[in-house]
Amino acid sequence: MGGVLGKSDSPKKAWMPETKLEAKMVEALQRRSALGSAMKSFNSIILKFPKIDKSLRKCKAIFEQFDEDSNGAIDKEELKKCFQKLEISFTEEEINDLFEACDINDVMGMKFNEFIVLLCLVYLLKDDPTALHAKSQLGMPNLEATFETVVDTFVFLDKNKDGYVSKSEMVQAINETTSGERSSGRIAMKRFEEMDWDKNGMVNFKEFLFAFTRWVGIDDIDDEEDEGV
Ligand SMILES: [Ca+2]
Ligand SMILES: [Ca+2]
Ligand SMILES: [Ca+2]
Repeated sequence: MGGVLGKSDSPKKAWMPETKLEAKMVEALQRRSALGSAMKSFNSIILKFPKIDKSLRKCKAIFEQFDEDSNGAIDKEELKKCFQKLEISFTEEEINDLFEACDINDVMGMKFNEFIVLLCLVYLLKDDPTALHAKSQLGMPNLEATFETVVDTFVFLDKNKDGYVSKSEMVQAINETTSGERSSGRIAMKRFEEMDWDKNGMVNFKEFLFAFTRWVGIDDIDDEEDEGV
């Protein structure tokens, strides 16, 4: 592996979080990384996809409960009530930041897959050992176990524990199982491209989450019922 100071090596710059929220994510991930990952291989994670998919789909009930006007999206006001009910004590600013970060499509409000990403971010951010109420984060043990698997997957991929997944880390993770088969590099590249939305060569936790939900099969499942157009 590289590290030699060749001409082509640009000075190694640390990845700087672009927002306060991202800085918090990186912090939380690094804290988590210190504990190591229970994952053995990327394949073992893929085998868990159906189970993760099933578990995440149960969030649909929560989503519908908080989508008070049943328009298929959760707006900021609905989200605030949701946080109150779940006793998630985030500041107004934090809720706004989370909302902006996860509300990525052009439609007003958060769709189901965005809501899942948001809950997982909440799970990660609440997992602060110094927090007063570190114990039950969301009061949904099954869901939290699933989020734990998701976070653990990221920790598994982030070999150098800097809170981001690089291309070479993805290659490394896939190579661990396929013992260097020819196709493995391509697979790793494809997975990486699916994650790196803004194509800046690095995958942050949010990008990872959106890709991950698609991998397990959560996509536009709320297109199933198109009533009241
Ligand atoms: Ca709504
Ligand atoms: Ca990394
Ligand atoms: Ca990126």
